Amino acid sequence: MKLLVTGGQGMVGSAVEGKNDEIIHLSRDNCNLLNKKQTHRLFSQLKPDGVIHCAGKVGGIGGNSNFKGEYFYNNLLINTNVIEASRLAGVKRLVAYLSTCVFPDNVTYPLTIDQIHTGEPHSSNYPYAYAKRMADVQIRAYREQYGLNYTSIIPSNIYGPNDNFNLDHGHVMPMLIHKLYLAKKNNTDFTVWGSGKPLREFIYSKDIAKISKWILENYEGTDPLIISGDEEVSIKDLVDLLVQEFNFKGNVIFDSTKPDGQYKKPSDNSKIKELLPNFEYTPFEKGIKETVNWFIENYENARK
Ligand code: GFB
Repeated sequence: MKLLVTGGQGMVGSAVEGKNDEIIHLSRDNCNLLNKKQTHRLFSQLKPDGVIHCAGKVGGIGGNSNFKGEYFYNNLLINTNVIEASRLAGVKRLVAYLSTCVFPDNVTYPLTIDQIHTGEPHSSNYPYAYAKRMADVQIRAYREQYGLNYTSIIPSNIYGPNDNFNLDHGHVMPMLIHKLYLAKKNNTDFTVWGSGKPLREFIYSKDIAKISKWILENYEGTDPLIISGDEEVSIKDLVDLLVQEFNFKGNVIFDSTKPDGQYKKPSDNSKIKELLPNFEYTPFEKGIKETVNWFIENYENARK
């Protein structure tokens, strides 16, 4: 299969691999996905059989709060262009990445796909969430009008090598790793945002990359699939694991002037478990170790 991965240099895109396939990892240097003409031209030249669409303007609670307009505009345009370019280029199968933040803030737990559009998303990331919801709408509409076998996945908090380790806009895991690295090196305090109480489900980038490729090749259903780890981990527990991994002996400070965001988002991953009952998820401690080691070894060139 000729497979095109958008966001191919990013954390998830770069982890998509396959021995018997031709995989093209697209980066922003190859194509500006905000540009409709460029996107359509490239897709019709390459004519891939399948597309895994990971590209997007993404970040953690800081990025989402500071760049609301950009997150809305960029994601809406990128998704719209990629899905339409795929259709016009005759792409048979497509899997687009959404996020568990598409769900309403006021929701019944666990998160289930019938609740995606039922209310306002959390205030910390509603522009990103609405843009992602529209990808779900576009895919559904294209299935109904054009009969295309396109679908989406809804991952919980992804982490892994090649993430964005920026100290203001990154997600919690890469930011904490980078902050700890500096605190240890400079013998300073380690500051964590918020209360440490919120709960998150983490999933390793290499696991979700494998699963999304499997979905692209095998899934015949129409519904989006939620992909998440089984365990809810508090930010405090994550901090403890990272402190242990770095063997950090300094002060850990919880900065209550910084936001907690959504308190929790446990999700219903029963469908993917049914489809892939034997998939071996990377244990959390192992994934953390690999990510920390990757960051230390690639410090100079890591995105930060
Ligand atoms: O990954 P994160 O920024 O985003 O995690 P969300 C936020 C949680 O970690 C909050 C705490 O409870 C923060 O208070 N936290 C502690 C930190 N220290 C830090 C830190 O140094 N940096 C960061 N970033 N957080 C994102 C959405 O929500 O989840 C995105 O904003 C996306 O749209 C993603 O959907 C999956 O988990 O709150």
